[in-house]
Amino acid sequence: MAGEPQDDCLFCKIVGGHIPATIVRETETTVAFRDINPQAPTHILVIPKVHHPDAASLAAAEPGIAADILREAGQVAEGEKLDSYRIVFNTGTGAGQTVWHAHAHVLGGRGMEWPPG
Ligand code: DGP
Repeated sequence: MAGEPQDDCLFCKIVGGHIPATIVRETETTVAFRDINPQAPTHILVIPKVHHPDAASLAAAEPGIAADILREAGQVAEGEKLDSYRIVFNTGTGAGQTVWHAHAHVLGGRGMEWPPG
C-alpha cells in the first residue's frame, strides 16, 4: 500500500532504525541525515518517514509531507549555517536516482555551477 514501509527499501530501514545513519534532525514526518557519499562539505538527505518512490509521487499522495521536506531542508541549511545551498530531487535513473524512496539532497559549503551535470 502506498506510504507503507517496504522491506527492501534502504531508507525505510534508516527510518525504522534498522540501519544506522548520522541523523541531524527528525520531525513527526521526516528524517534528515548525512549522505554516506558526500558531494559537498554539507550533504544531507531529507526524507519522509512514509515510503513513496520519488518526490513527485510523494507530493501527489501527501502534499503536506512534501511541504515538510522543503521546510526541513531550510531548517537543515540554517542549522549548517549555509548562506547558499542547493536542494536536489533526482528523479529517474537517467537523472541519477539510485534509492527509490523520495529524498531531497541539501548541498552546500562550496561554490556550485549551473547547469548541473
Ligand atoms: P540518489 O542517487 O539521488 O537516489 O541519492 C541517494 C543517496 O543516498 C546517495 O547520495 C547516497 C546516499 N546513500 C546510499 N546509501 C546510503 C546509506 O546507507 N546511508 C546514507 N547515509 N546515505 C546513503
